[in-house]
Amino acid sequence: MAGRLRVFFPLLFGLCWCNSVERKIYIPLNKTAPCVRLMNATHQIGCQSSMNGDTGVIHVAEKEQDLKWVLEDGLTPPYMVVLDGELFTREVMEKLKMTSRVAGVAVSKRQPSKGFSPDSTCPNDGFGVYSNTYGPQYAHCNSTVWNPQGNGLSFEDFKFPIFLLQDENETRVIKQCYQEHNIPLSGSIPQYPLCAMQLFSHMHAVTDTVTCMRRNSLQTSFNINPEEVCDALTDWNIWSTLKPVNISDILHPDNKVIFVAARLDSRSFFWDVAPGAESTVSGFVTLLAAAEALRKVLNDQQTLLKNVMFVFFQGEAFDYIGSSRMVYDMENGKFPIGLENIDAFLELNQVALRKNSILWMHTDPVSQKNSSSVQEQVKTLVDALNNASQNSNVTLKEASSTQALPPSSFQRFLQARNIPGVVLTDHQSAFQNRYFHSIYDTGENIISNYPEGISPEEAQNLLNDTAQSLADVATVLARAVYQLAGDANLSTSTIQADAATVSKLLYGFLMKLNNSWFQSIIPAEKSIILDNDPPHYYIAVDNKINPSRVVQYVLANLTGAVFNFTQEGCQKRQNEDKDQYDYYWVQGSLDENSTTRTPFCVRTTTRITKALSPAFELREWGSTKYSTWTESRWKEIRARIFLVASHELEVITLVVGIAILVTSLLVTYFINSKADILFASTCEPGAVAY
Ligand SMILES: *[C@@H]1O[C@H](CO)[C@@H](O)[C@H](O)[C@H]1NC(C)=O
Ligand SMILES: *[C@@H]1O[C@H](CO)[C@@H](O)[C@H](O)[C@H]1NC(C)=O
Ligand SMILES: *[C@@H]1O[C@H](CO)[C@@H](O)[C@H](O)[C@H]1NC(C)=O
Ligand SMILES: *[C@@H]1O[C@H](CO)[C@@H](O)[C@H](O)[C@H]1NC(C)=O
Ligand SMILES: *[C@@H]1O[C@H](CO)[C@@H](O)[C@H](O)[C@H]1NC(C)=O
Ligand SMILES: *[C@@H]1O[C@H](CO)[C@@H](O)[C@H](O)[C@H]1NC(C)=O
Ligand SMILES: *[C@@H]1O[C@H](CO)[C@@H](O)[C@H](O)[C@H]1NC(C)=O
Ligand SMILES: *[C@@H]1O[C@H](CO)[C@@H](O)[C@H](O)[C@H]1NC(C)=O
Ligand SMILES: *[C@@H]1O[C@H](CO)[C@@H](O)[C@H](O)[C@H]1NC(C)=O
Ligand SMILES: *[C@@H]1O[C@H](CO)[C@@H](O)[C@H](O)[C@H]1NC(C)=O
Ligand SMILES: *[C@@H]1O[C@H](CO)[C@@H](O)[C@H](O)[C@H]1NC(C)=O
Ligand SMILES: CC(=O)N[C@H]1CO[C@H](CO)[C@@H](O)[C@@H]1O
Repeated sequence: MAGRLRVFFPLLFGLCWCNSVERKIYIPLNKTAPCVRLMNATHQIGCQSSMNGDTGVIHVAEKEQDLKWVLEDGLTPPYMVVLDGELFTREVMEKLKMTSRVAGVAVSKRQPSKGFSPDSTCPNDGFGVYSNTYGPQYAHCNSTVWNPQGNGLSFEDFKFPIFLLQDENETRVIKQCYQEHNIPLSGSIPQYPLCAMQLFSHMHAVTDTVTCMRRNSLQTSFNINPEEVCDALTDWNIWSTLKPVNISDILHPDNKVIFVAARLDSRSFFWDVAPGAESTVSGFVTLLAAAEALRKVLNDQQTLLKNVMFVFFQGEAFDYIGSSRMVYDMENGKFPIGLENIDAFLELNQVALRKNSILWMHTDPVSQKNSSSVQEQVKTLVDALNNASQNSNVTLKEASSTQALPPSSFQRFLQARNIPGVVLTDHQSAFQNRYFHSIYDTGENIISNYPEGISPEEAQNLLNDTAQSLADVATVLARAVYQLAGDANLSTSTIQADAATVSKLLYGFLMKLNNSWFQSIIPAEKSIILDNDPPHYYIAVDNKINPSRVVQYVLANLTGAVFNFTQEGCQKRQNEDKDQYDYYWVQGSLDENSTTRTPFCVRTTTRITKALSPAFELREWGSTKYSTWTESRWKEIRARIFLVASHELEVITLVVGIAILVTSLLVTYFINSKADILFASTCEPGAVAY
């Protein structure tokens, strides 16, 4: 859907340009993001407009009192409410939902200083490990409320369209139109023409995933040109191992693997706006840095007793799509590594907002209580981490042993098997992140603004407090993993994550994917992923240009090896070694003073595997065990403002129009019926003059 939409917009505007009448009347809004409809097994959430878009007179609400006009006083309903970011709260939205005087809402961006999270207070509730049969006292966040800011707006169903205004200049244009035409002058009522807004976001799917998937399959079986109405949320998990594993085989149970994980996706109330700086980027960037640190000291792969797997899960924001799929594949022998191979599980969650440099270790109280061997193994993990943090700037602390695990991919593995594991976060109980899964979880949430006028090359290499502090965490993690993997040959102090790498990673994944480093490590045909705008981490619908795919190439760069092969040689080795390695022909950096690049061949153990919920594999669309989130399809999403004439004028126009139509019909009828008389001479063949 995403790809199609991006192509669609320029086309639409092209049409508008050609049509001078339309151009005079309508001003299209070019930088908006809609709220779209998503469905799970039982509900629909999100927003939609009516088929032909919803129109209303604009009313700007900057203070709570401004809403009175919309809800009660205004004489020209329905209204399109241009809502200040601070007012985008559950309380206000509930009021707007109750009335029929609201045609839609356009939210103007303004970061609420007290925090804002449209996710629930208990993210992914019901899909983690805690349930009535496993630690019921911890289920539904009974013991700890992880996201106290959460107002749950993302899970509401709205009958009207809601758009985000992403560009301040456009918001200014709207407000100007409003001020010029809609502001009641000193108590008098506003005069027509009034400034109005029209939002189009009609959704094809309704009710829930069960309904829309049934419609999809009816369409595909009876129609040559099937018109599907919804798509399952899906993308790819990314993983890589220090020692290569044979992906055409299943690893023998005696081979132990230490999993080191992070998540790849985020979300917000609005479609494809998911900066996820703290909720996602902080974790996966740190994991990338730890992978690099380990690879640097482990060129000789034979010394490790246990293998190490780095894994990045996709779709975790929507009830753990990626991790539940990997567990499912492991259980069904469709993944080269099995659950019984997992020796330990270390997960990085949100880690950028450490207070007093404390990093919290979370463990599961239930499995430890149930099994003394798990308890011992968890203690080994905690000890190794503690050991690794000595003489570092990271203070490790254990979260309360009677506290449940925070929402994490590890929970899905624990659900399947008693695996010892630790989840690392910057929060002891409630999140430090005040903008969890919101549009405000941007780079500014975790790093100070880059100085004005700095060049991209400089910005990439700017060492920051954040970069240094994430590198510290990566160092501790890498050292602990090294110790756990059972190699005593090397003093762990030689393992050191590189703050300069972290700085470049932060710049790339928060600000601009299209930077010189990322350009140089990606295959030429994939370089369209590299966008100039800050990237977003919404899982989307199998989107080929999802920025999270860049992680695959960065991981390959940081843990792979360069080979002096030609392109054909690279391809040939790929065919020979495909069980153990993948080979990428990447485009290389720009040659000095030139626009050409010198491509090269990279050998890597990096792989991608499908992150589609097992519910769709099993066709169990009503599943309560697996994620069932689908996204509705739509035909067009756009927004525009224009001046509307008064209702009377519209009626007059309509009446006159109808009168003209009727008259012309009558005239046509008359001419038709008398045609033989009126055109008699011309019809006679003999009358043709020579
Ligand atoms: C505790 O362990 C036993 C076997 O060791 C298992 O059958 C039981 O389901 C476990 N209980 C929980 C809550 O995991
Ligand atoms: C919630 O936790 C408290 C103590 O932490 C416990 O007494 C109570 O039974 C729990 N509620 C449920 C529904 O498990
Ligand atoms: C579907 O989402 C709704 C809204 O968040 C929630 O109340 C419901 O429990 C979910 N259903 C399932 C089966 O998870
Ligand atoms: C807004 O307009 C000003 C002046 O026209 C311009 O300098 C600025 O770059 C614009 N901002 C955006 C975000 O387009
Ligand atoms: C959107 O783009 C069109 C065409 O480039 C332009 O005419 C219009 O003014 C823009 N809209 C706004 C609100 O700036
Ligand atoms: C990988 O496993 C397959 C199936 O067991 C085997 O045929 C192949 O030789 C193995 N490849 C390597 C490189 O060991
Ligand atoms: C912690 O480090 C010390 C030396 O620094 C070492 O003797 C000890 O065995 C380590 N502990 C664990 C659990 O590895
Ligand atoms: C800890 O931080 C201080 C100040 O930022 C720095 O001087 C010191 O080298 C750091 N220590 C380690 C082990 O990184
Ligand atoms: C990683 O990228 C750097 C910078 O472009 C390059 O020098 C290096 O050779 C690359 N390494 C691998 C393994 O791709
Ligand atoms: C790469 O291989 C070519 C031909 O085999 C050789 O001429 C060249 O010197 C090699 N480059 C490096 C950096 O080894
Ligand atoms: C690139 O351009 C600079 C300045 O024009 C020049 O000094 C330098 O020698 C050039 N390098 C190459 C490899 O041509
Ligand atoms: C991008 C960024 O946050 N830059 C900051 C890095 O740290 C230096 C000094 O600590 C600041 O001056 C920069 O603004």
